[in-house]
Amino acid sequence: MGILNITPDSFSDGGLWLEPAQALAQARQMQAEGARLIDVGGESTRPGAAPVSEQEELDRVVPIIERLARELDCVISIDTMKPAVMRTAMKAGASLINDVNALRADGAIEAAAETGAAVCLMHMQGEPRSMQEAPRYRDVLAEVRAALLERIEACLSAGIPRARLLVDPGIGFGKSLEHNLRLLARLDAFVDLGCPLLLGVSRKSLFGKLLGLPVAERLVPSVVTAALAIQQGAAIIRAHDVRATVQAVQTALAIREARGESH
Ligand code: 9MG
Repeated sequence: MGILNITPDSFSDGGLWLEPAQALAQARQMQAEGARLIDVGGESTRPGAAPVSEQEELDRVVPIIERLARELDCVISIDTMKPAVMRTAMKAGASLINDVNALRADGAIEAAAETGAAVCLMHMQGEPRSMQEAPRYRDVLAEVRAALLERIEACLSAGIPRARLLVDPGIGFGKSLEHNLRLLARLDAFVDLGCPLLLGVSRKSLFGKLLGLPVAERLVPSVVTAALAIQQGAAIIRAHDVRATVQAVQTALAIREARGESH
């Protein structure tokens, strides 16, 4: 899953793809490098980010989604927490809702159910503006797993079938470095939930904390972590650096698949 943020303030690619022609060229490039999904976002969810209005978000993402749907052959995902953006994005050509808020906003679960979209339910403690101030868990693995299970059950009750759901533990969303490492060490616990596991670690600040690296130098830890996630059963990796991530994913997948062989 290639990342396409149409935002002035995202932590890594903020401001790069504001012009539709630039966004389209970047999406084409990611597709050529092996992305099968493009995740279009119009509101930054980085720690401390300020919310944007519904209209502003629609103005940013809808023209891009329409062009991607016309001109590219890949699944279009809308990264949003807002029901109206979900509905409009689906009409424009998206087919996956990537909600870092796991459809907890008023009306979001109904919007997702009505559109027939696939949904990625991501775990977040708190909200983007303040989530990194003091993340607290007694047992991060058990609590994130239980929260995702609760959201899966809410979706099933609202008429969204399990076959349309993906889950994501939400690395960096209301989690300390230790919380993130514990989740990354036990991704098998999320694979057990019975929905494909999506993971986003690309260039994230946990690598800054762990290795002292600036955003521009986090490629190696990002792809290593992607490979380790695939080895534990992850199905989709959300990434900025598509070429390197695809190589890491394909290698890890080949090794994972060789596990069951007898020769
Ligand atoms: C929008 N966004 C930013 N980080 C993310 C992550 O880790 N997972 C998902 N699903 N979305 C994310």
